[in-house]
Amino acid sequence: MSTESTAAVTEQVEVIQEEQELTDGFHLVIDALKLNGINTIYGVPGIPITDLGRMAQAAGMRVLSFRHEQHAGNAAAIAGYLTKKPGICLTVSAPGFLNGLTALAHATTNCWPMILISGSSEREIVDLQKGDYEEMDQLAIAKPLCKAAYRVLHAEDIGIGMARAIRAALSGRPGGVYLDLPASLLGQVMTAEEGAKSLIEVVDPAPAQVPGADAIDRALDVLKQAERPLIILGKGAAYAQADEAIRAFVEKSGAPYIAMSMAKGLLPDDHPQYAGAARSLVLKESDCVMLIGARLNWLLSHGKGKQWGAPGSKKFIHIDIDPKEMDSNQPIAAPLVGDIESCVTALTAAMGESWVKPSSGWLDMVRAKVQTNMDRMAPKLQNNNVPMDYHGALGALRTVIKQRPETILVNEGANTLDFARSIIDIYRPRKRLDVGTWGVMGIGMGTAIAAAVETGCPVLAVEGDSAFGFSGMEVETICRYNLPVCVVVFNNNGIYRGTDVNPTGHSDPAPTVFVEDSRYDLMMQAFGGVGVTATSPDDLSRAVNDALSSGRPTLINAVIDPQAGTESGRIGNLNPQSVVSKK
Ligand code: OXT
Ligand code: ADP
Ligand code: MG
Repeated sequence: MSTESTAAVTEQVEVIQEEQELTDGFHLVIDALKLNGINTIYGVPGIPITDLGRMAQAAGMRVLSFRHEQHAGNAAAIAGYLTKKPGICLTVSAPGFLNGLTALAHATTNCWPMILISGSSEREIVDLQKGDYEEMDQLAIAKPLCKAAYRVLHAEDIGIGMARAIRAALSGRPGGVYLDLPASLLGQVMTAEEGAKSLIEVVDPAPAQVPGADAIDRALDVLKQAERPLIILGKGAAYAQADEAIRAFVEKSGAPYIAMSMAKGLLPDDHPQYAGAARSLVLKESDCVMLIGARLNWLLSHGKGKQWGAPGSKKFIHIDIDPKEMDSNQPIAAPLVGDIESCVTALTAAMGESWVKPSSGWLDMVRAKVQTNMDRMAPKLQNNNVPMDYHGALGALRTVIKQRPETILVNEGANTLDFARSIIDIYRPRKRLDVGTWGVMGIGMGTAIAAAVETGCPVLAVEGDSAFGFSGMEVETICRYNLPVCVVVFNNNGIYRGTDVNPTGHSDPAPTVFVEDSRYDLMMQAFGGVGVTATSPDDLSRAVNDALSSGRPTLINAVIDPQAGTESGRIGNLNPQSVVSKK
């Protein structure tokens, strides 16, 4: 070939290459998420991921921009719990990443699938500590706080990185995953065709884990021998979305059951077998406890202590997807390792037609205690005191939820949390979202936002004034996206109570006390939402009903008697006591 014709061919090839469609790291990340059915991102923009958010929105994803990454992370965590898909939180490097990390650890602790995706600095600079903009070895920092952590260095590996993150978040015991995307990755280019081929649609990311027939038989043998069986439903059971299978098993067993806070409503709280109002009695008197998606951790006082009756007085049956959970606190007579749907379905089938329900003596004892406690509480819930106490205010909200069972209740605080848990009945699965395993204050607004976004249901967030303060700025986010969220701030001027005084006489207030008579309602008004102050249960009821009917962002400043609460709500016993008497 002549030199002339070689040049012509080379030119032609270049033209073809130029005409070939290209893609880059930005688009591959978005395509990988969409390919796996993930269409929502919670985050805060900034270098180097601002354009990633813009492009994701342009590609039809829902991109919700927050005021602080921790709340975006809490939104992603609860989105994972509600949808059984990993919730995505997108942050900038170092400080944004660290802000998101608390939520990632929270998701992991609660066994919820979430992926924290953070932009980062280049390895060449970070590893030699040359001092980059927001330089940090994020992968190393994330590793101990999540279930898995990955970094992608090449555009052609984005598909694999995302697939590994999704599978790690969802399979087995769900949890949080960190995905590190260095800035230069996002700009890397490859042909669109090769790019598309490099993506992975994850097949069966949370495979069924079917228990062995011997484990099922063992569990039924233990249950059959029990005279006073008790079932405890935890939030793992709510997460499993095996609602009908769980209900069928519980009803066939005939055993009383209690629900951990976020499992309330899995079966309706007015179910005849529900023993929540006889909690102490059933924990103490039962001779066999079956845990379904609940851990014997601090929330159940590790399955021991006087709350649980005489040592060795019970046998435990435990359903959990994680074999390491077995025997973590108490010997488990019948471990059932598998996914909850497979386990309860197999149990119900193996029980056959002739299953004998517990004796009427046990059931009657439990029902009688439930009735006594409910009768004792009922008059307190009717009070219309001004200023309100917890029972009066929550009595009003209890009625609202009863009339509007589709509403999702978000709840945090100390007294506000503990009273609401026992006073407000929940009637449907996954309708109560709260502080989770760690008792984290600050989950409120992120949780409320994701609950509204993911489900389209109205949301009622019942917040202690301290708890609300952790995420209060996100009311702007609620207004910006015009979400059907009604926030009720239980304003008692402080943490636990608003009555502490500084013993020195100095003008600094006591550490637990806030500005008296604050007007939280004005915060919502500042962003165009509705703000109301309620001083009586009747006021409160009216304002909440208006908010839920209108769907407009609303904040109700509910004035609560500052004397009404107790230190740390119902867990004051966990506070260490000083033995040194103060002068
Ligand atoms: O059977 P018995 O007799 O025992 O009675 C039980 C039931 O039978 C009965 N019951 C009923 N009776 C009648 N009718 C009905 N329907 C009924 N239902 C139940 O009621 C009782 C109680 O039942 P319950 O609730 O089921 O059982 P119990 O015994 O309470 O359960 C035990 C637990 C351990 C499972 C339960 O207590 C629980 O889930 N607790 C979780 C507690 C928790 O997580 N608390 C949050 C943390 S507190 C603290 O740490 C706070 N901080 C520090 C902080 C945190 N947390 N995070 C961060 C990031 N920074 C700092 C702070 C700053 S709280 C806090 C702020 C607090 O101030 P706020 O202003 O926000 O709030 P206020 O206190 O309102 O001012
Ligand atoms: P709670 O706080 O309500 O008691 P926990 O968070 O302590 O609940 O426990 C939830 C448990 O559920 C975890 O041990 C987790 O491994 C388990 N789990 C989560 N999803 C499933 C599932 N699909 N099948 C079986 N177990 C599950
Ligand atoms: Mg308070």
